[in-house]
Formats: sequence, C-alpha cells, structure tokens
Amino acid sequence: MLRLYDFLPSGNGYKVRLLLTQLGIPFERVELNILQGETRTPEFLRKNPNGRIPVLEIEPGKFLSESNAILFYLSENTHFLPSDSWERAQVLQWLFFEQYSHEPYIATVRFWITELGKADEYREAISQKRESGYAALTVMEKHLTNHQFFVGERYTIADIGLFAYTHVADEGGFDLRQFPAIQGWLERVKAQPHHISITHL
Ligand SMILES: N[C@@H](CCC(=O)N[C@@H](CS)C(=O)NCC(=O)O)C(=O)O
Repeated sequence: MLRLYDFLPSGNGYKVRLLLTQLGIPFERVELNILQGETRTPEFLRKNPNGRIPVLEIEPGKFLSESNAILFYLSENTHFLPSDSWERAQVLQWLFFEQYSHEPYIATVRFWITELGKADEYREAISQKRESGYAALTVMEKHLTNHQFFVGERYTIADIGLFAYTHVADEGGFDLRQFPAIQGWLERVKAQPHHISITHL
C-alpha cells in the first residue's frame, strides 16, 4: 500500500490526501510533527534530503517528495491530468505559479499565525508577505472571471494544487470577499466527487 508521510494542517500534504481519495487509492498516513523537527531526523532525511513532508513512499524504499510532483505522478493517465500536451503544460504553469507566487506567501503567513502563533512578532514580515499573496489572488481572480477551472474548463490537479492553500487563506488574514470569482471556484472544487476537507482523516 502507498504510504504518505504527512502533517495534517499542511496544505501541501492535503493536496496529496485529496487526490488519493478522489482517485479511490487506499494509503497509509504517517503523521510527523514538523514543529518538533520530526522531518529533520537522519531517518527522515534519508527519505527526503530536503526535510519536508509530503513524501509518498511508492514502494518500499522508493520516495517521491514535492507535493505538485506527487500530484503529477499520481494523476498520469487519469482525468485529473489532461493528455493534450498544451493543456498539460498549462497544468504545470499553474502548479509552478502556486509554488513560486502563491504558497510562499499565503501558506507561510497562515503557518506563522496558526502554527507558530507569531502574528504580533512577525507583523512587518506578515504585511509584506500579504501584499505578494494578494497579488497571487488577483492573478487567480482574473483567470477565474472567464473560466470555470484553471485548465480546459474542467477540474484537474492544477485546481487541487491551488485550492489547498487558497481555501484556508482566511486563516492567514486574507480577505477572500473581494474575490468573487475565486469564491465561486472554491465552491465548484468543494462540489467535486469524493472531496474531503483538510482536517479529514
Ligand atoms: N515545495 C514543497 C514544500 C513542502 C513543505 O514546505 N513542507 C512543510 C510543511 S507544509 C514541512 O514539511 N516543513 C518542515 C520543515 O521544514 O522542517 C512541497 O510542495 O511539497
């Protein structure tokens, strides 16, 4: 059985949990407490030298890290990843956007506030990160104003990748009320078959 090294509050972990569930693939979850350095032990660093979850153990001793790479691997030959090369490239475009322009701001602010409890101490850094986070949300809003989903007008791993931290952006103090197209898209993603919440075990 596939084994997922994970941390429940993590949006990056949630992307993988959500796709595995929607694909109907059973998996074993190993919870690691990242706040206690459990991804930085010599044992875990042998699984992912980068010391981070999620890590998918595909077969004993064969490990894949990076949430969006895991999404790509699992969705091959399924309707979550288009077969057309232009659409596949667009899926990658949005997944790279998520990792470079979205997650480092939206996920980090949420983590600092909800997991580290540093809202006051990190006030200035948070306000800088929020600005970049809002810029990413504005890009998404523009796209979603004329599109139902990110690629090909249907639900793909691009939506899963972007949903993970967007739907909890409010926990990092982002006000999504000013983004009606994003709000509509969040509802469409939640309405997909076998959707689970981020806290679902
Ligand atoms: N780019 C990576 C980011 C993974 C990541 O940042 N993981 C965090 C939890 S969301 C982690 O394991 N942090 C523990 C640490 O850095 O020690 C991905 O998409 O999987």
